[in-house]
Amino acid sequence: MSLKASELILNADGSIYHLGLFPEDLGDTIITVGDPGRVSTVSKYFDKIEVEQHKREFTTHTGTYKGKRITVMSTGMGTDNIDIALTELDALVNIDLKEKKIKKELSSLDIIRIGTTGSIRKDIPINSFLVSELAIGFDGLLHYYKDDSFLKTDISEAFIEQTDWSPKKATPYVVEASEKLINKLSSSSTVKGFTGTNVGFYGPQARILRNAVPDPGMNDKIRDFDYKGLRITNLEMETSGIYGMSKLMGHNAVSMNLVLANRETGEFSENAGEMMDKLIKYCLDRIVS
Ligand code: R1P
Repeated sequence: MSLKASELILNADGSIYHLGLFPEDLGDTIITVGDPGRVSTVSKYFDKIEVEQHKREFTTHTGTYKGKRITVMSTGMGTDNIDIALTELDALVNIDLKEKKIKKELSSLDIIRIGTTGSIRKDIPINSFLVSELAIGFDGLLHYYKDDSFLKTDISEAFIEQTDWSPKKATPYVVEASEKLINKLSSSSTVKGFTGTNVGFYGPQARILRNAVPDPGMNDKIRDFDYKGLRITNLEMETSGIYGMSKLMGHNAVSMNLVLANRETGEFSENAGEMMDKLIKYCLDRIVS
């Protein structure tokens, strides 16, 4: 049975709706970044750029790095964008867009997020390179999908209990990164992390400018959570969605985070651009190693 035009939406030229891409535009390895401006910071290292596309917050460059075909795509901020980005990336490789049918032979992409984050631990200083081995989603995205077989419910249940998590918020979910990609991207230059993915930047991460939050001690509770020695290390806005959607559709994902802020010490990196450039170069070299 073919997918309806209202469900698998294509543009007039046949490209996928939000990303504006065709299947042949993608490499097997996809780097995602939040900031559209970070795409060229990655692709400036490519031997050559073969594809450049831009639609809404999704800017995409595909090219080769040391001979390997890599795509770098911005997702914008938040897991609502990740739902679109990951579903459409999957459709590009696993759905025949002309026939509008799911392919019999499915393919797996390697998806590596290169993002920025805030540490909630004194011992993970600004400018660290943090590999998220696990993610806890406070965003609720994965609860909109039926398959929950890969969610680590023992950890999320302990989290809800220990933090007295308000039922007004989405139920947290926990997902693992791809072991293959953790091994590929980790080294003595990186620290291991358990990333909390928030639904926003200010209130949802207990940042108070003018608006009070109901539980100003929430980050302390998140920091103090301990499940058999597992501790949450940092907060950002995409990783749980990327891990969850990847597990759901059989892709491999890992999130590489530059620690820009330390919420415990109140510091913010003074050389963020230079450090991001270093993390990008580090990731590209590990990908082709
Ligand atoms: C907030 O400033 C944004 O920065 C972080 C957060 O996850 C959020 O998207 O990641 P990026 O730098 O990849 O956008």
